[in-house]
Amino acid sequence: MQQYQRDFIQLALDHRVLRFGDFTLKSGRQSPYFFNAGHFHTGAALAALGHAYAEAVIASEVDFDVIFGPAYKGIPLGAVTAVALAQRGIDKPFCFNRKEAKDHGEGGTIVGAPLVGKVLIVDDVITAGTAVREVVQIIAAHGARAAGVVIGLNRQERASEECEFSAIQQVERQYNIPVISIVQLDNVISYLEQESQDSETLQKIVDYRQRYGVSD
Ligand code: OMP
Repeated sequence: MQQYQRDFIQLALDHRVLRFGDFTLKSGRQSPYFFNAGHFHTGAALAALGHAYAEAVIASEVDFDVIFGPAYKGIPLGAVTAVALAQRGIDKPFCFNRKEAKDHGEGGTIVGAPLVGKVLIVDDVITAGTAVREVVQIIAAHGARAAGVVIGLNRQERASEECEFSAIQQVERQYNIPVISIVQLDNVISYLEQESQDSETLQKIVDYRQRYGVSD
């Protein structure tokens, strides 16, 4: 695990972005942990978050022209990633979409840089992949193409009971793009094994990984 990944997990724990307990997911699964990126809500946390996204983008070597933050949660994530990349000498255009098209003023649904060329999507979590598929369609409708997706956490779980792949693996195959994550559940498990005294929580997460997880 890289240092930026350890720092990201600690940051997520400090800000209660990563929490342990009993959570019902969109899929209906009962999960012993939840990742809520909305809890990165201080200036310092957002700055650190941007650095973690930027490190993941750089480590992946993904080639892209523009950063796209899908409404709503992707908007601040895309913005802080763009800032952190610029601080590392990689100054890229940034844009985001509105959920509702504006019929006055400048009009349209895209705000910021033109949505053209190879587009890097910045988002929080992919579970079923519904949201990211919509975003890929928005990009295609503008004549651009998705170059990759970067997210905070890969939960590494099967898309459904019958499916051996995760929604992330399905998105990667369907669109032939990488889905880059700052950390995946296996990193969280290793981190807790080293840093946490709470063996009961760790065991619940390991059991959940075993029950719903994909193999890689
Ligand atoms: P998809 O659009 O199905 O890929 O789901 C992404 C959504 O999962 C997020 O926008 C959240 O509402 C939700 N989610 C989290 O944010 N964090 C988690 O740890 C788990 C979920 C989830 O419900 O699966």
